[in-house]
Amino acid sequence: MTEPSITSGEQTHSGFVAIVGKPNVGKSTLLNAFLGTKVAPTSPRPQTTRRGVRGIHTSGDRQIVFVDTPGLHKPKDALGKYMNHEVHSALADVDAVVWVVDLRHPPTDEDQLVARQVRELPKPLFLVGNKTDAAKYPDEAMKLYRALLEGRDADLSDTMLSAQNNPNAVATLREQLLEILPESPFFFPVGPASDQSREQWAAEIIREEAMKKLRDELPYAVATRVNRWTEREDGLQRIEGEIVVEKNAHKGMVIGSGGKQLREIGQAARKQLEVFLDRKVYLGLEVIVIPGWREDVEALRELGYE
Ligand SMILES: Nc1nc2c(ncn2[C@@H]2O[C@H](COP(=O)(O)OP(=O)(O)OP(=O)(O)O)[C@@H](O)[C@H]2O)c(=O)[nH]1
Ligand SMILES: [Mg+2]
Repeated sequence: MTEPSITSGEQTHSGFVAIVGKPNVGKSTLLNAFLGTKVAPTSPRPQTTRRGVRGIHTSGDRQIVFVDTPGLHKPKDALGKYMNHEVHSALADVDAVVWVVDLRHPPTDEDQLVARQVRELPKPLFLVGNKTDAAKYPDEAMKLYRALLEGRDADLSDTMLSAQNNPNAVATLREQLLEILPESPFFFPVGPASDQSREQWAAEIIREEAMKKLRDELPYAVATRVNRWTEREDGLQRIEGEIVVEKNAHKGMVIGSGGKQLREIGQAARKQLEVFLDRKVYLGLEVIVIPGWREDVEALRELGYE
């Protein structure tokens, strides 16, 4: 037997793997760890992810397309409904499912909701107990999560890890996922870690920093977009973005007194963009109002939630 090689007309293996779970368990952190780069926004607040972000990992003749999904929750508005829809369509379309749980706590109703969605799926299922670094009773918690899958034995494996600081365990899991991919041509070119446009990616970084800094309901009432991105001859990236809020009253709250808060959001986002682009960045941010955008299907579409 010779080693398989993509240059000799060998069959390639490729498929989609959804990363699902309730909000805030570390799905996007795990996606970024799988890819070794930042593709998806992460934050200490639940419901950070809104769109199904795809991350691409190619190893030899195998390619995994990870689909990061919003945390499954009880939706309160049109945006929430859109987010849950993203989860359901990911579950329907993928070849395997990674269910992430937070081992710092026992399962909640929301975990049960997810368990019901994944238990019966006729696809390989990987239960990932995350945040072992911060969990007091990881083994006991894991047992409780496993119990939610009672009755399911086929195509089930589980592992405990820290998406944040356990790169070896993350790599082992990624190897397992590469093994179960069906024969298929690659879905994406080898190289880029994501299928998002650079504008979408930058808008998500801006939203991440806004979500981290804003308080109360505000993090959920903002959307972001990048309208212009130009490159100067000396390499400087000039990025112009908007923070969209629902009400006039929110505008001032985002900007802060003397513009301090907006400046802080902009600085933090610019720093992240510079690290990942390895270029100097000028980031211009403006705050605009689109009344009630979270309930407005047309506005949602305009903001990229479609
Ligand atoms: N201690 C610890 N914290 C983690 C770990 N993984 C993720 N986190 C933290 O958990 C919080 C949520 O992480 P995310 O990756 O945004 O979670 P998510 O499941 O994508 O959340 P949503 O998109 O809101 O559903 C962040 O503050 C992360 O830094 C981990 O392994 N250990
Ligand atoms: Mg997320």
